[in-house]
Amino acid sequence: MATRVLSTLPKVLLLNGPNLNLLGRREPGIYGARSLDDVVDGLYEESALLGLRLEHLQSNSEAALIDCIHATDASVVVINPGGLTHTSVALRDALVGVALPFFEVHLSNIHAREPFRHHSYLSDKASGVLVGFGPLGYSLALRAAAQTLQEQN
Ligand code: CA2
Repeated sequence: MATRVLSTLPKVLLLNGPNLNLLGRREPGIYGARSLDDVVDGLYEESALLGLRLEHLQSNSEAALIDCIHATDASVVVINPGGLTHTSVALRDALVGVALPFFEVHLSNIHAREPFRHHSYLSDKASGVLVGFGPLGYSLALRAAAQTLQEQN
């Protein structure tokens, strides 16, 4: 019975792009000391409290991220595209192509970093963009996703 209740909850797809598997292991001054597993474990708990079902993929492959977007039955996407933010027309096209609302998250404040990080191929299509909050940005995006779903119903 619990499975049945869970499976009727709206799904949020959380995507993390290239190199985010290194979180907590390198560059803690920029990206913080927590591992990606630790951050995502917390997000699963927060999702349950918000009445959401979370599905997560981290991939270093642009193709795998795009295939996952094409295949998803989620209602909202939360994505930290990593370095693909600044390069990938294909990732933008995939998100626009499935016509799902999405929230873009960056752990660091990309606008306070190198000029090549200031432009995102996704931001103008996003429902919201969270930069510089560290892992809190994912939590805020989940709350925004929950609100988006409430407004839809
Ligand atoms: O601030 C963010 O979340 C970024 O999306 C992270 C990307 C970077 O290319 C974007 O400009 C901003 C980099 C992800 C790599 O993450 C690492 C984590 C720890 C150690 C090394 C890389």
